[in-house]
Amino acid sequence: MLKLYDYWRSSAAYRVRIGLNLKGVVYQSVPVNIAPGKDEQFAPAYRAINPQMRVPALETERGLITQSLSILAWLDQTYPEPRLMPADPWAGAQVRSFATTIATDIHPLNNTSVLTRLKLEFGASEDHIGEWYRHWIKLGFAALEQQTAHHPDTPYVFGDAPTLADVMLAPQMANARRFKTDLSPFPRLVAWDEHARQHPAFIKAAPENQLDAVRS
Ligand SMILES: N[C@@H](CCC(=O)N[C@@H](CS)C(=O)NCC(=O)O)C(=O)O
Repeated sequence: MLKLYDYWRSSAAYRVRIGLNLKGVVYQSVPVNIAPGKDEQFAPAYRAINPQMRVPALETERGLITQSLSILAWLDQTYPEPRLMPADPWAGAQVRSFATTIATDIHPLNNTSVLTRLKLEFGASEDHIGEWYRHWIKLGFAALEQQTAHHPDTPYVFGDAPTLADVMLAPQMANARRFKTDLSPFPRLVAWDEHARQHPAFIKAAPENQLDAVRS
């Protein structure tokens, strides 16, 4: 069985949980508590598994895959239905562009290790960290809202079924709400996220529905 190194509050792991659930793939969740003070990602046992010391990581029959986008691409190729990526190259590029804005231009700047460094090395207060966090979300979401302004009125970002774009959007929206970001400038992103979160695969993957959330 696939083994997912996971953490309930990790939005990158949340993406992979959604992908696995959409594909109907059964997996075992192995929680790695990355909360500041717990820091299980830095323990030798986990470092030996994933030298990058981050979650998610997926243990497969052929070995480990790190990086949520790589895991999701592997899932889409290994379990082709339902597709996360449109077959059409141009449509695929649009979906990948949306997803990459979140994965590479928003999320890494707000990672736990980045926030901890801002606090410990540069003396940033909780207020400053909150401002920093919201800043990168607002910048990225503003671009995505504008880029999708011409989209038809569909339930998901790119049509009638979830794609990689929705898989990336819902976890980033969860982070945005957690840090009390004003989402009023992004009505379409909010509507797509609200719709996606009604889908059983998204419900099952939600942070509050993970076993380690209950234990925290
Ligand atoms: N680019 C990676 C990001 C992974 C990542 O940064 N995960 C966070 C949790 S969302 C983490 O493990 N943080 C631990 C840390 O910063 O020390 C991916 O998409 O998988």
